[in-house]
Amino acid sequence: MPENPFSAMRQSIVDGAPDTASDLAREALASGVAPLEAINEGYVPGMHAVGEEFARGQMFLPDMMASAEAMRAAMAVLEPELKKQGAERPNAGTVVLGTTKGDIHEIGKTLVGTLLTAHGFSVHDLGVDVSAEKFAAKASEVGADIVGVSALLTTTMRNQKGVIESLERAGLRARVKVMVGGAPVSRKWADEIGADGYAKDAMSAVALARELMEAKVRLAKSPVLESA
Ligand code: HCB
Repeated sequence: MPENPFSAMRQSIVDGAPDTASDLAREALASGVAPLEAINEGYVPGMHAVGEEFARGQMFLPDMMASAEAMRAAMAVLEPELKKQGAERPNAGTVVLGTTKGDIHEIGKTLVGTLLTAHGFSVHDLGVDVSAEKFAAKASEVGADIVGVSALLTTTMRNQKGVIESLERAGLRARVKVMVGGAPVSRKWADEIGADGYAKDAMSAVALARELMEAKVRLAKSPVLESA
C-alpha cells in the first residue's frame, strides 16, 4: 500500500486510471481498510476534484469519462464487500431507485443503492435516464415503500418533481415516500417540490430511508387510519 492510500485513490480518479484505482481498492481491503472509508476518504474526493477542474475548464469531457471509468473500477471491487453486510438482515424496506430522465450520472445513485442494500433494504435500481412513469410503474409493481430519485444536472432536477407528480397520478403518493439527492439538489429544493426528504450522501440516504420507514410505521399504527 502507498504511504497515503487515500491520496493515491483520489489521484487515480483524477488521472482516470482504472487499473490503479482497482489495485488500490484491493490492497485497501487486504489491509483491513473499511470499504466505505476508502470510498468516502479516497475515491469520492477524487470525483469532486474532477468536477471542480471540469467547471474551471481545466478538464474536458473525455477526461471526466475516464475518471468515471476509474471510479467504476474501484466500486466493482468495493461494492460486493459493502453488500455482504446486508445479506443477513431482515428486509428494512423496499426502495425503487434511479436517475431522472435526461441524466446519465450513475455513480452516486449506485452508491446509494449499494449502501441501502448493505443496510438491509431491498433495492430495485432502474438505472439512468428513467422516466417519471417508469418510477411509478416499478413502485406499484414491487410495492415500494420509498422512491429515491437522483439528479446531477440543474436541467434534470425538475424531473424529480415529475416523479412525485407521476406517483400522485398513479394514486401511490400516500404510501410511497420520496427522497431526492444529487450534487445540485438541496433540502430547500426537496421542500419546494414536496419530496419527503433530501440526502447529501449515501450514508445520509440510509439514515433518511430509516426515518421514512419509521414514519410509515407510525402512520400505519395511527388510530385515524385504523378506523378509516
Ligand atoms: Co457530469 N457534470 N456531465 N459527467 N459530472 C457534473 C455533475 C458537473 C457538476 C460538473 C461541473 O460542471 N462542475 C456538471 C453539472 C452542472 C450543472 O448542471 N449545474 C456536469 C455536466 C455539465 C455534464 C455534461 C452536461 C457535460 C457535457 O456533456 N458537456 C454531461 C451530461 C450528461 C447527461 O447526464 N445527460 C456530463 C457527463 C458526465 C460523464 C458521463 C462524463 C460522467 C458520469 C459517468 C457516470 O456516472 N457513469 C460525469 C461525472 C463523473 C461528473 C462529476 C465529475 C462527478 C459525479 C459523481 O459521480 N460524483 C460531476 C461533478 C460533481 O458532482 N461534483 C459532474 C460522485 C458521487 C459519489 O456523488 O453527488 O453523484 P453524487 O452522489 C452522492 C449524493 O449526491 C447523494 O448520494 C451520493 C453518494 O454519496 N445522492 C442521493 C445522489 N443521488 C441520490 C438520490 C437519493 O435519493 C439520495 C441521495
